[in-house]
Amino acid sequence: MATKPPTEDIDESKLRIGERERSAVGVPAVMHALKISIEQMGVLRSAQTLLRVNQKSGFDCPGCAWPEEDHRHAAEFCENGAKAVAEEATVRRVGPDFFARHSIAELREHDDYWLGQQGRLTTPMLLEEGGTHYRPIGWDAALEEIAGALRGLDDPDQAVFYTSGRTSNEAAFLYQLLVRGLGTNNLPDCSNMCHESSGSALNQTIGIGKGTVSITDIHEADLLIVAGQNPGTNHPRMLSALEKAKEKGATIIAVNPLPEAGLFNFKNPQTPKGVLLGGTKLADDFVQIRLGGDQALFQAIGKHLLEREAQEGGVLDHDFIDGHTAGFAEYAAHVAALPWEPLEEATGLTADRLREIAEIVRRSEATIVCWAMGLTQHKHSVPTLREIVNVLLLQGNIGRPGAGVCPVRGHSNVQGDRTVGIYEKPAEAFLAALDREFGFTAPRKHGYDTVEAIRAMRDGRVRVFMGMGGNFVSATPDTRVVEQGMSNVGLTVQVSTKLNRSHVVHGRRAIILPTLGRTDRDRRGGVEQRVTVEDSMGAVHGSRGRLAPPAEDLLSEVAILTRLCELVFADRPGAPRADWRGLESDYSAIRGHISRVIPGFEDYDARIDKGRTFFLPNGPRDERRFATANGKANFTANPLEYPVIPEGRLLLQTLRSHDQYNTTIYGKDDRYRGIHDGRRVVLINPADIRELGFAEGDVVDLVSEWNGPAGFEERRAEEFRLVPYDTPRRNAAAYYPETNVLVPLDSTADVSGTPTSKAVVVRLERR
Ligand SMILES: Nc1nc2c(c(=O)[nH]1)N[C@H]1C(S)=C(S)[C@@H](COP(=O)(O)OP(=O)(O)OC[C@H]3O[C@@H](n4cnc5c(=O)[nH]c(N)nc54)[C@H](O)[C@@H]3O)O[C@H]1N2
Ligand SMILES: Nc1nc2c(c(=O)[nH]1)N[C@H]1C(S)=C(S)[C@@H](COP(=O)(O)OP(=O)(O)OC[C@H]3O[C@@H](n4cnc5c(=O)[nH]c(N)nc54)[C@H](O)[C@@H]3O)O[C@H]1N2
Ligand SMILES: [Mo]
Repeated sequence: MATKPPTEDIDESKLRIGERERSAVGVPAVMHALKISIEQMGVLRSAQTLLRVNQKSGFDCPGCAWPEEDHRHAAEFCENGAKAVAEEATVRRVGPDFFARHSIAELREHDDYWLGQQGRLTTPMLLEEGGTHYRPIGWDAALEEIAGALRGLDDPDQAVFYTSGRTSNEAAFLYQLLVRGLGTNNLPDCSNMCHESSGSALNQTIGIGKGTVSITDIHEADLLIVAGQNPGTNHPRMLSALEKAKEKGATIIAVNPLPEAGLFNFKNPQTPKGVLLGGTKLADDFVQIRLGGDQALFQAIGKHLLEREAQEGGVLDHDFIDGHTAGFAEYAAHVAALPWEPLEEATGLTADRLREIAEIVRRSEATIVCWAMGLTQHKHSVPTLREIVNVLLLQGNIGRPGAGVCPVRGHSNVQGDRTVGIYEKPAEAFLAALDREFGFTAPRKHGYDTVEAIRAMRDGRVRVFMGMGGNFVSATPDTRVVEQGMSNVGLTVQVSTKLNRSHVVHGRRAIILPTLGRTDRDRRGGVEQRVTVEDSMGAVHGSRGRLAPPAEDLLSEVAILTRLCELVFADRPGAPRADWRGLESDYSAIRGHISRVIPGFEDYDARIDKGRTFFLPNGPRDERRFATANGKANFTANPLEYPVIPEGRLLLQTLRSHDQYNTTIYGKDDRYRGIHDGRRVVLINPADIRELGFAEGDVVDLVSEWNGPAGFEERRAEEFRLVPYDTPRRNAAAYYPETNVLVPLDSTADVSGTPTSKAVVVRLERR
């Protein structure tokens, strides 16, 4: 039977530290997922739901953006996918009675775990200025208030519209149309904090801001480098693909400061080998790199390949380099001139070791590099990723089978949201097509990204904030500044499935609009609608929920947006024109609009019919066509950068535990890392504990030190326990979002503007 939500916050005094695990998934993963599913949904609903994840007639898993395999198992099992589903399909409810019982002040005192565990939102709620409690408000009144606030702005740039990556293509397309119809491009999204660095680096070098491989390429690669990623926790289905690649003879190199369990061994619960025997060994080589050392690693690989080419030839793909690339000579001269010492210093590896790794790359017939947040959330992330492209270009490893770049996306539709227009810096071609389709003129001035939006809120320049999903307050850097910024806003609106901190840290007035998730049945205009999403490899497919929604009158994101468009644009001169009601009752009509605006979506509706999937065009992958300014794939010469850690300080990376989905905390354990019943821990090298004068288990404050534009600044996160861990010297790790208070707003990646969540300078202070 489903259980009641927790009544208490996480009690950190119960923390237990056990052994770190050496392999991922296996039977314990199945048991853990079933336990959470049954707690949230009960037995029957668990069975109904879990059988439908990622099936052809079912819903797209809201867990991550890793693609489906062609041949789906009856129920392809993924522990964290199951947890993501249970979290949404829970039978617990947060309705008007809940908000009557709990004041905002009381809710604010609770942690993110407690808030998220209360259940699904059922009713639109309004908080009046100075009010102590949210009160129910009808759908029409809520939407009219929002539309009134938007129409009342003196300048559309006074509004900010955030998107998280679960929003469907259909809803995201309508959302950007609402925003551009109002006259602004203020469309910050979670991608700004996530793979923005990947987009920045890839657009410049290969002319597309996405990966260039398919799932078949992963199976067929000769060498897979998995850098800055913890797939055992965050993309568990990737482990089956890695297993398949291994069975076909691939070599895997894992590059990470931490020996993450999922990189080493995979016990596939679908095979006898995984259940009964030892599982499959994954990484052949573990490269324990220093935080931020990856640019140096890839420069060292490039340097070695060029040296070997000079010595004996046969290393480089000259036809590819001559025919498809530019900038080779400058790049080659640049890495040739780099001394080995700084490369050793940055990576923490000897020149011999770096050459040994480069030799594996030299011997590979087809190489894929996969990465996630460990590579995108550093100051020098963009040059780091350009360096990966350099290495791949040397051997012609783009645009042929088993080779390419593979940025592994996070949220299940974050890539699709960008494709359909959620972007603060839209391309002219997209805007021109939008203008034609809807008979208006979209604004050309670029809008705010996430960090710029926070600055504008802090400085009192934002009058309306709307969040299409996500949890802006907990996900963004510099929590105190964000909280203050939120309180400056006149009206904050959150379209959400679950309660979170962004509901209790709010503007002068605040509205919560509950909405449907992926698992919910969506009946509009008398028919069951489906939506579409794009996975991390550019494949688009339909998703249809089957469960009874948490409330009868719940509106989908699409319906909320069509109604807002109608209210905001009615009789507004120069606004986009469309049959808003028609779109609400037939989502295929939205797909019709998309198909006329965005290349690659021709015949959209027919191509997703009957559970089919189609691939969006991908120039580099499909035909080695590079839509860069010069029509070539570009080598780049990037000055070496790496973090310098001041004396007596640590470099802190903020990461995910096994029991969380970003700011949603499913449970209190990080099983693979041996952390149980608590989250306020710092993983730290035991020698650093001693050198800094502490003992294992000591409780400390983390104080971040930042020399910013305004001079030296400190930020504090209180009461973290020191846990000795196998991490490089002076490289520590702690969980997000508890540590977001420490990340300075102005500490962002060059070019992409992504907060440097994997590199925060901290000192430890005794409590
Ligand atoms: N269950 C679950 N699934 C998720 C999520 C979740 O929270 N829970 N989140 C989703 C989202 S939005 C995203 S973006 C992805 C995130 O997926 P990941 O990027 O795997 O998530 P993180 O926990 O941030 O892990 C970062 C990894 O990079 C390593 N790392 C950190 N710094 C460096 C570095 O400088 N160099 C190298 N080589 N490695 C480094 C860390 O040790 C860690 O293993 O997962 C998605 N899937
Ligand atoms: N320090 C630090 N900060 C980070 C990161 C880090 O590694 N370290 N990672 C960054 C990354 S990669 C990302 S992607 C961001 C994530 O930032 P967000 O995407 O903003 O955060 P989430 O925690 O995924 O959002 C969870 C909320 O989304 C709502 N929700 C869930 N499903 C749906 C749905 O279908 N529709 C709607 N409307 N709402 C829904 C629920 O109410 C839930 O509370 O955080 C970033 N912040
Ligand atoms: Mo992400």
